[in-house]
Amino acid sequence: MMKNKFIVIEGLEGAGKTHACLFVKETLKEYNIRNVVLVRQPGSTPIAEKIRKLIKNEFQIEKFEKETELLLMYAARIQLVKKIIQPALKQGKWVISDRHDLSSFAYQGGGLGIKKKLIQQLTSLFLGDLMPDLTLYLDVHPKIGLKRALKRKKLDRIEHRSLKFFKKTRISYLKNIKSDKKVIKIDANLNINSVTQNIKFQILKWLHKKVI
Ligand code: T5A
Repeated sequence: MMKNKFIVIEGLEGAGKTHACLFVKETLKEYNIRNVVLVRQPGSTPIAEKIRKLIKNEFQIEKFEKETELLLMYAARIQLVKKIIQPALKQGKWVISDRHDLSSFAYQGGGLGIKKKLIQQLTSLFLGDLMPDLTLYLDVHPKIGLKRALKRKKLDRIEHRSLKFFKKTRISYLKNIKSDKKVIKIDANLNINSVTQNIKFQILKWLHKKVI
């Protein structure tokens, strides 16, 4: 039997991550993998959800420092990792996470300009050897992604940032995944059926490799 895995879905707003997480869960079912925990970052524990609200809301009287934003992302992540992800993995469950630390490298690193080395230090200090077994990076042009996100909901504090910010964030994603063999890039600019079919193809190929 295949050992349980930690799968992460990454990408800009409107890339289709929420949809992809549910679809990956369904695809795993076809392999008779039913013991799956689905989480989102920041969030998924009571404290992490409070931090999520704090991060997403605009404050009229005070601006977030970029380091504050980064540390809040890690605070939420630590709660989630310790309270849900690590226990689930220990119990043999599979975990699918809508975003993980690659988001911090892309948004706070690439987008806001915080040094990569500092984020790497936070990751090794607080996440230790927890690493995704597979990351699906849904690559979408910021204009397309933001248009989709806007159709669905009111934009939050981060989503209100400039197109330049999201372009830098995307470049950072692409740089960071370049030589990572555990990341699969999916073209998320295509229509939802094509994206879904590609996700299915990639997941089945990956699962097949793990079995043989
Ligand atoms: N953040 C997070 C950081 O800055 N640093 C960090 O370390 C972390 C963890 C989270 C915010 O926090 C930031 C990033 C974010 O700004 P959020 O609301 O969770 O906030 O933001 P997102 O995760 O980006 O959520 P979105 O809902 O905006 O994006 P999704 O989940 O990628 O998109 P989804 O699936 O909800 O789809 C959006 C809409 O587009 C349609 C869907 O049907 C839906 O209506 N859609 C498509 N339409 C056409 N073609 C396709 N291929 C489509 N795919 C989806």
